[in-house]
Amino acid sequence: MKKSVFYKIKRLKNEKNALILSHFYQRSEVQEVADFVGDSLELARIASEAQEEVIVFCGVDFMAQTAYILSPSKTILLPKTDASCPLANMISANELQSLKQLYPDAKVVSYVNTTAEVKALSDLCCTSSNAVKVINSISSDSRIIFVPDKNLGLYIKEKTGRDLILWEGCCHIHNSLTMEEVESVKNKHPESLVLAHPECRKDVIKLADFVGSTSAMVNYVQKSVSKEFIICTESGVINRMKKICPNKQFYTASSKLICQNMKLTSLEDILRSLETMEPKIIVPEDIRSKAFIPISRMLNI
Ligand code: CIZ
Repeated sequence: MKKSVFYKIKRLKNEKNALILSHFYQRSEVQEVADFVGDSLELARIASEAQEEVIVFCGVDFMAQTAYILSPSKTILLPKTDASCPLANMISANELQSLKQLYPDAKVVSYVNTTAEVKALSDLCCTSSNAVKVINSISSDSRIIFVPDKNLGLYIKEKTGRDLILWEGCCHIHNSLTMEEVESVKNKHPESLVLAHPECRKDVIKLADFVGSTSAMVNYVQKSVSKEFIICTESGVINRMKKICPNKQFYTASSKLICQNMKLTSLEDILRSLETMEPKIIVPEDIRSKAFIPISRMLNI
């Protein structure tokens, strides 16, 4: 790690009364310099409860937007504005509007990996940690549109028995993982437990000993008596697992499980962001106030 940049960030962060948040999928040195490392929901909650006025959000754009939607009076910095989420961009507000017209009575649940404009058209949001709970909170006679991740939608459908109207979106990283790849790692490490993210394909999920969000996986490895794990999600989360469980072994299910967008942010970008107080994430107030409703409904479930 570049020590001088690391210490400059720490000094400037204190001078500017800033809090640095990092998603589990960020580079290891970014996780190291952050005050908190977590999933998007945990980080958005921390951002909204923080005393600090400046939040440096090391993640992708929808995460920083969610933090702004919850805390518009704070300065939310996203060090790399081109760090976007291809999954979140798989459905536009116009496309969701057309889908809603086809099913005018359906409730719309949007995954947190969506743009603020899509959230503004939704009744409820969910993350991979609380998706099943959110769907179960909706009365059983309501139809439900779930966007944009089809794999997560199929997983929730199976867990809840609800007939969801799904969108053809996916996270290309999780969707690229095949059953054969997981089986090949399992053959090399037969004692390992397989942990899969619900954005993975159905056949991969079938192989898993545990299915959950990144934070659920981190909790699982911490509590498990097992010593070896095959991780079927973006490999950045393994940094966190190794840090909290240094005596356990973690294997990525595939070398393809690296999200280039999540790896865009460097220590230099964080430093520049603190020096210039740019780039700021701002959501126009007419969208923000509407997007706030499904997010706060989710937080209250
Ligand atoms: O919500 C998040 O942080 C994402 C994108 C994945 C997860 O499982 O935590």
